[in-house]
Amino acid sequence: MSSSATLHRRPLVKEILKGSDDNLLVIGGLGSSNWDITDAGDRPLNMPLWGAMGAPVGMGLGLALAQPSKRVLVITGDADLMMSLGSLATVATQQPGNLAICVLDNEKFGETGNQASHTSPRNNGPTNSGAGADLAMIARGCGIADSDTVREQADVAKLVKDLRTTKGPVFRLVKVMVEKLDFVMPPQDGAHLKDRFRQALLGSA
Ligand SMILES: Cc1ncc(C[n+]2csc(CCOP(=O)(O)OP(=O)(O)O)c2C)c(N)n1
Repeated sequence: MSSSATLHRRPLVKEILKGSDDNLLVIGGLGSSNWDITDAGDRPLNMPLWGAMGAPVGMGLGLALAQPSKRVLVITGDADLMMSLGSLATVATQQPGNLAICVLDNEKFGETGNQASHTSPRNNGPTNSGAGADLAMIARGCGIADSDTVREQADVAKLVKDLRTTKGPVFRLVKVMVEKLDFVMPPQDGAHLKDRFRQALLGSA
């Protein structure tokens, strides 16, 4: 079990993505985050990454800079972000006002069997211990001033508002429970995902 989490990721992501329109571009991190996003409703303006661990924040930053009139929302896992911590510092150099990053932190490598990830506490014993890494603190230390951690249902309404509308860059670490959930997969063909995203965003050009 995750140390203290009480939030369920599926209804949470559904709430975050409620009422998504053409203004919202969503980049999904590999594995569990993508199943959550797809469960909320597959749409062309979702770009779920398959296997590209560590890529979502960089991709979200590029998209935010290229499409300043759109809101870009990255939803990913703690271990995914841990692969590319430097991307947070690059976000901070650019300060994109239209970028929000939401990290669903279950303190595990969920997709590969729930091994303790770096955000797991150090007290799990020598073979299954994390480092207690605090990704919100890391994001703030990188220069993303609006970085915070959300743990309670009571804070979800503000979380949704911040991710969808507050001037970026916004970083939210959300502590979520470890749960065994059904796979709800988006299309698996990367070329198709890219083409439908481009078409929905740019038209047939
Ligand atoms: C470079 C690379 N290393 C390892 C993997 C295998 N892998 C796939 S998902 C995953 C764990 C993802 O954990 P997290 O991002 O925290 O998401 P969770 O499923 O726990 O929500 C790993 C290690 C990969 N796809 N790419």
